[in-house]
Amino acid sequence: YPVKEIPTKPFEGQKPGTSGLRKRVKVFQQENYTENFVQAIFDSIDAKGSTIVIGGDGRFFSPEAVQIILRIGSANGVSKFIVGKDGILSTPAASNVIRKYKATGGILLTASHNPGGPDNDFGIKYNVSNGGPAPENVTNKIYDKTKTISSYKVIDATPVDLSKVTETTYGPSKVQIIDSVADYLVLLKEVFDFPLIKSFLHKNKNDFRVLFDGLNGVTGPYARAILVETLELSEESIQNCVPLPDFGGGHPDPNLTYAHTLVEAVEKNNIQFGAASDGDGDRNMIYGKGAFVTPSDSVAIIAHWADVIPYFKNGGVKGLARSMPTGKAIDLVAQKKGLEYFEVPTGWKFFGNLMDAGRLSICGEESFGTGSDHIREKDGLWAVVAWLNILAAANAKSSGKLIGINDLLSEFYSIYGRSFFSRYDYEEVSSEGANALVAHLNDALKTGSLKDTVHVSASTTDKFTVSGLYNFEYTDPIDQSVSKNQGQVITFSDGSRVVFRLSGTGSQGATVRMYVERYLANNAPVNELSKSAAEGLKGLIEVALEISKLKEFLGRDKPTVIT
Ligand code: VG1
Ligand code: CO
Repeated sequence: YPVKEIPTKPFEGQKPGTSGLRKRVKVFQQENYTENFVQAIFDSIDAKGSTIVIGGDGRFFSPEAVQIILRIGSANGVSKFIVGKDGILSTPAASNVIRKYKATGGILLTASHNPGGPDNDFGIKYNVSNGGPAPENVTNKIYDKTKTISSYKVIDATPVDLSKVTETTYGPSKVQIIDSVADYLVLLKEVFDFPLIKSFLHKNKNDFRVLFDGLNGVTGPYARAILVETLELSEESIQNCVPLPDFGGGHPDPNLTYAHTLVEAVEKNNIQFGAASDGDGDRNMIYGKGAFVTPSDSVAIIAHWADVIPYFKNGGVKGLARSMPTGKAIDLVAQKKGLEYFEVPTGWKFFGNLMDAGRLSICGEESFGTGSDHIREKDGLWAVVAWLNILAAANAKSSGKLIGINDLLSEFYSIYGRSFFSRYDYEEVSSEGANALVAHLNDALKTGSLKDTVHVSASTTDKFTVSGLYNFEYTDPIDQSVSKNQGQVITFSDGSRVVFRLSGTGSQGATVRMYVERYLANNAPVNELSKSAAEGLKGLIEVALEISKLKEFLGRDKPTVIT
């Protein structure tokens, strides 16, 4: 098999963001654009003799991208490819496959929750041998290679038929096409108490119904295998569970705005337990009739109840963690249980080192990401089954009335108090505006001009005194690597805080995120503790907008999305 060397020129901006390289499909379709990035990946790893997993959410342009990876990977000496059938492996399933088969790494074709189709987004992400997203030293290396690339290598063999589970070859490389779901199902069965969940759901068939919405992303077949085939729930327990290359024209992001098909069905049919996942299957939302769990609370509640999950009961809980902007409820659980806990920058890649070192078991992000050290990615269906396992266990302990989502929330608040949390996203704003906002806050940081200033909300008359302002910086406790400028934090004397950050996953323009959090202790009046996040945070949000002059800088009166 002759290796051909194809001349090329560097493209600008092939810098992997929070989670890989994400751009419009049209950008990836430019001649040599995808090839350059793929060659840069193989230049940055030990490609000779390697085993590479290929998967993704099956979005538009995935089949073409798989063949490009085979052509270039094979020419760069990959000895074996493990590919999900039809190129499909959810992000958590891919992480598992990399670990289970001891692969060198994996290439995931996904732009997560970003819309797909010819006019929308595509993405390529490299994961390392622990199954997690490549750390910054690797992504920086890839980026450096893209800046100087002058040629890439290919082998022209017959394209591989991805539609059958089989073993074949591409040029000199072995290719194994695997079932996309099987290994993942085996894993979850090891983690959770499926018999307990099954008996609970069947005993309460009529008053505890389940609905999972795949939003036409990759999780459909996984949800079917878990809910319909394993737990033997009816077909009605899943919807939008056929993966489509354009996600049916939707925005496959599990939040109250974009997962409206789930929200509507749950409300209309009085579903006690609803859930949704994103395009690539790593995010989750838990939402029942009249009950919404914020992701920051979700991970904390899972940590609080960890003992009822066999994986943690047997292996123990080593430590807890959250990303910096995520609400601090999980810190309180760690304190109460006497566990070590960590605050890392945004992005799952920062949890991996802690897990590999045996210091972290359960972690999450405010962006609907929850997971554990069973793999090295966040895991949407894991979180869904974790909640079912916890509810089944809580009900097994209770003698009387059926315990639902809201009961677990109020019990949790009565023990730990409540951290109200919300995120405002200003999508695709001008880079000048976003930079001016950052500069304004940096200036206040340098001069200390905001320190001790008092701000009163006009509508709620709540008073907030600024106690500090800093730029979040992280030193990895395991390898001592330093990540700077990970978000600007304003703290207040009552423990509230506001965080400003620029998104690292957008495919166009700049996106500003504002995160607000306010804590109420468990002795606060029950009617205060049970308020909606919007009510609980009203005053703080007004003050945050005023201090930052955000509307002025961004020229936006309202955020694009509130979660
Ligand atoms: C966003 C989220 C972050 C998450 C990342 C990848 O990043 O805020 O918490 O880890 O997406 O998730 P950013 O840089 O845009 O804020 V996924 O499901 O898109 O892989
Ligand atoms: Co995702």
